[in-house]
Amino acid sequence: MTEKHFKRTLVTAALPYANGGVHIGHLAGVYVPADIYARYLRLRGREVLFVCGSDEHGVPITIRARKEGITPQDVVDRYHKMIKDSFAEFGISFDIYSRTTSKTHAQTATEFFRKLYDKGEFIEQESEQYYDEETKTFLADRYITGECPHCHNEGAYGDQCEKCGTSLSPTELINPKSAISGATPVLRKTKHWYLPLDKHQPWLEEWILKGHPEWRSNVYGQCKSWFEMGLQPRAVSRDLDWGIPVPVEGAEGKVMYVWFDAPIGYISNTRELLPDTWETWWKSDDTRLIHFIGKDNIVFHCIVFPAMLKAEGSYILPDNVPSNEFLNLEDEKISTSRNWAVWLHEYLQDLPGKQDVLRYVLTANAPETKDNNFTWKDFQARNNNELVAVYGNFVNRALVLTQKYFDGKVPSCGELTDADRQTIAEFQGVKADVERLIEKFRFRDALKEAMNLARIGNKYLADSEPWKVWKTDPDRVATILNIALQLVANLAIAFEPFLPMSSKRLREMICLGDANWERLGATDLLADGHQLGKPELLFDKIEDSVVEAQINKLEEIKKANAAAQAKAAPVAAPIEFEQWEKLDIRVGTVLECEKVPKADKLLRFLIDDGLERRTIVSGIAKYYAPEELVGKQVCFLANLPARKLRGIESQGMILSAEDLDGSLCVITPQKQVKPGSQVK
Ligand code: B3M
Ligand code: ZN
Repeated sequence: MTEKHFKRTLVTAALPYANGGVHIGHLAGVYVPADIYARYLRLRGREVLFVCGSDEHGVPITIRARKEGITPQDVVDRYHKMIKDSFAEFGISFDIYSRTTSKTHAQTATEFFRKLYDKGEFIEQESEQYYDEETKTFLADRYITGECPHCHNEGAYGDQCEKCGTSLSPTELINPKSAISGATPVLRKTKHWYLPLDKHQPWLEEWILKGHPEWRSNVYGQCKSWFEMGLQPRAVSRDLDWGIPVPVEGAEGKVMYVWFDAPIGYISNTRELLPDTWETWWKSDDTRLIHFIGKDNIVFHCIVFPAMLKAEGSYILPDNVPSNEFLNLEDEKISTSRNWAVWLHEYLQDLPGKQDVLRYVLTANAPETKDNNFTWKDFQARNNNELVAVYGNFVNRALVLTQKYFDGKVPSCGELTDADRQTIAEFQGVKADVERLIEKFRFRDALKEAMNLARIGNKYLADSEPWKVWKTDPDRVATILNIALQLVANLAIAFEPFLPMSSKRLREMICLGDANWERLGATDLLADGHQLGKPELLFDKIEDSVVEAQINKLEEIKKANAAAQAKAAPVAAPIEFEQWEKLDIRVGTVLECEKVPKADKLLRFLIDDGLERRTIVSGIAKYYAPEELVGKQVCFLANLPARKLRGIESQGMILSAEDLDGSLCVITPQKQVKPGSQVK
């Protein structure tokens, strides 16, 4: 169907799991592009609905709840709010952001499941699954841990070994254990409902491979390889107590698989927003359905959900599924479990008011065709060299010059030179370019075109030099500034889908009124004599210290991860008991402690050892301020032969524990003892 046949567009963005916050990878991959698209369609006056919400079911949420000793509902309440707030702060303009624990969703998903069941679209199958006899529950794959048969990591999960990345099935684990009770699980028969994707394969193949060659090559290619492997029936139910109950006799204790109910969430949320007209958005051929997702969700949106919709029978299928690749952070894969991410709620605290900067950087560097990398240095460079030096600078120069020469009133345009005409022709072309690119989901190129307007403007001012012409030809300056100001107004409109907050500020600054997208490219957006507001800087330079603080924060995370990963050293070879008896370890009280000059690792201690005072030099200066240790008790090896360190005779050795991250701390007795007490 060509675009003309569509009356309205339904834009969905993947429902984030309410199991944590959202980070820059989510924003770059899904929510910013979806928002640009939805805003663009609205600006063009099209009928559009932008739907999203939290995905609140699934095993990981129950695991988190168990760990924290709270209910799954508590978990999703906390993160739903946090996610919703972050999206609002970044201007993601959903028409509704609801949740899969809503009543409407339970009702919609239940009806949907029941209809497929009644139509005989499922197959029922018994299988053997691990069961925990202590807690009397079937165990989801994630709830079983054991040894990976490939790399022998002992903490592998029943669905995947996170160390070597292999997907597993629970019965492959060596020595499986229930993550709930620690018991060894037993295999038990259980019944589940399956969607026979194999049966759907022929039409799915036809529909995607023949019908949608225009889909992004990563999406198309992934679907193709699924087809080549051959689709298999997929279970749509689980033995779990968190989720939407399977509405079928004999299904007690079973809920819908989270990937069955979650995409129905798009429908439920539309229905919640428009209880009377939601079906127009889902069941008429003149609605165009677009799913924005990340690449790990491709199979669910291109194959599983369409099969569900087709099986139900009354729904439309997606027209496109623009999926992005992944965004890495400082050259490493973003990882929630390793906290390797820039979280939106933290960004908002650390860089308040800079939402559009992040939107800009993530779009300019969007992982549209391949994985891309976010670095703080690039973030700073794009802000300082593009937003500040190109966009902000042009706007500021045009406004300040107008202020200076014409009291902030738009001067009238006189006769045009060739250079003027050329500039006007260039910026008039931008509208069509931005539109063409956005409609092809090429947001990063579209943004470049918008930025190009500012480049045109800067070049125009630099070439026409109004500040020099003013003395000899003020009328010429009026023309130059008129054109420059029209360009400024065009910028406010062109950036609206991408940087909505800056556009709003710029509109206010030039009192633009309601000139809309259709006027993009016009040279009469600001009338002669129109009074502009006070010029303000649209963007601020980001200093080195700001990005250095962010880089340090990531380095701390790296260190913490390394420490968490570190394992205790293996136990050393056995010694004779007599060797142990020969060690004379004692407790002493620190009388003095100071840095050894010119040795950054060493501290010199003066210790009361119960008999006399002794000097010991110890290499722990990095971990203590000397005064912290004065008055403390420490343990030391008393019968070590004295040796000279940096010219100081050290009479013994202070005992420290070396943490797995390599840091040291002194060993002190748990309560005060007499100096000279022996450690046995
Ligand atoms: N919550 C997975 C994800 O966040 C999932 C998306 C559901 S969309 C229906 O990657
Ligand atoms: Zn492994």
